Amino acid sequence: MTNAAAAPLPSRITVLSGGVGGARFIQGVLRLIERNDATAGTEVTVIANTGDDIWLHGLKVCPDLDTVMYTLGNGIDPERGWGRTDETWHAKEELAAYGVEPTWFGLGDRDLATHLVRTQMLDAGFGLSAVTAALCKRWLEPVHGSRVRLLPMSEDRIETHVAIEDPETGDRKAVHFQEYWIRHQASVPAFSVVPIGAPEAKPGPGVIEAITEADVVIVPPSNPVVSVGTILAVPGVRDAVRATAAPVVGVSGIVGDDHVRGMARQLLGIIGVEVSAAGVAEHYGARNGGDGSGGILDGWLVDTVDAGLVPRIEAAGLAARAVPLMMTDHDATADMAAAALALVGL
Ligand code: FO1
Repeated sequence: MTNAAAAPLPSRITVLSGGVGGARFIQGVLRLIERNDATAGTEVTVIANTGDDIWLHGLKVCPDLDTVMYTLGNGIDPERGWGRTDETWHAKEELAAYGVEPTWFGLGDRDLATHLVRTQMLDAGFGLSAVTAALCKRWLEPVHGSRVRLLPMSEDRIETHVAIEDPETGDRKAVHFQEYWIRHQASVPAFSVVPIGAPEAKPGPGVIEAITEADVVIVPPSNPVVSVGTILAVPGVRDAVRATAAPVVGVSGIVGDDHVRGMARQLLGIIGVEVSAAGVAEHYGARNGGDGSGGILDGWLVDTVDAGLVPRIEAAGLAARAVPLMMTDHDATADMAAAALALVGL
């Protein structure tokens, strides 16, 4: 564990996050703040993907918002990486006994309370941001005070759907991302990924400001297609990231020729991006690449196994460095966060 020199941390850190990988990275950012100067007023704003959201049994389920909230609130099941600790599945079993579909979604009894509260508040007219803030009063304030804010990327309905080949019939059909990931384990042929509703959506309250007023914007090792890509698909967000005065630095979720966890390899394949730390860097692109490619990054961290890719990433117009990227514990992740900040001069 190297305690990075206690340079004062930026005051406003904004992170564009999906679920498991992003949440774990943010835990490292919070550990870095603890190590440097816990009394400092550094604030972390998480802009979370809502394209994974799904309506189930009349309830609004927000997997990435909940994964970040439970993880930072110490309520996450550490093995699964999603859902609650000490979870039970009685409601799921009862629904299955009634033959109610879908039976493939892991609907936990404790998790169900979150969806009930969220749906009741939405039905009462609250927006998803106010709902998320209310849920975070329970989960984030006791642990982090006012240091952490969790913002949905949009309050408008955006659902990521995947065009797949139906394993039974061989026909091509669109399924919700959750069905592609959970029911089919991302192991059926897939042809396109579409964030339904994104073009008509607006950024959620505080989202653009969190990017334009940040001291640094971080792209964590979340899925570049269905997590970060979906956030960037919300009209106005990509432009805000390209225009912010804050440096924008990313951390590769691809190590060697595969994702560390999740399904990034499959999804990058669908959109024709090389499954490598360099491929993803080039996909995100350099902000000031000068070739008008409309990129979003200034710097990109790769794992030590990908050190040989650094010159290629630099040639794409990015600052780049190879450091260990396995988030084995909070301090290892804090070191990654420190390296990301250092890469862009912070
Ligand atoms: N992921 C699974 O692999 N299997 C599940 O049954 C499952 C249920 C689930 C329920 C609530 C929730 O917040 C997340 C859940 N996830 C499950 C993860 C979910 O698929 C996320 O979209 C992924 O983590 C990708 O971000």
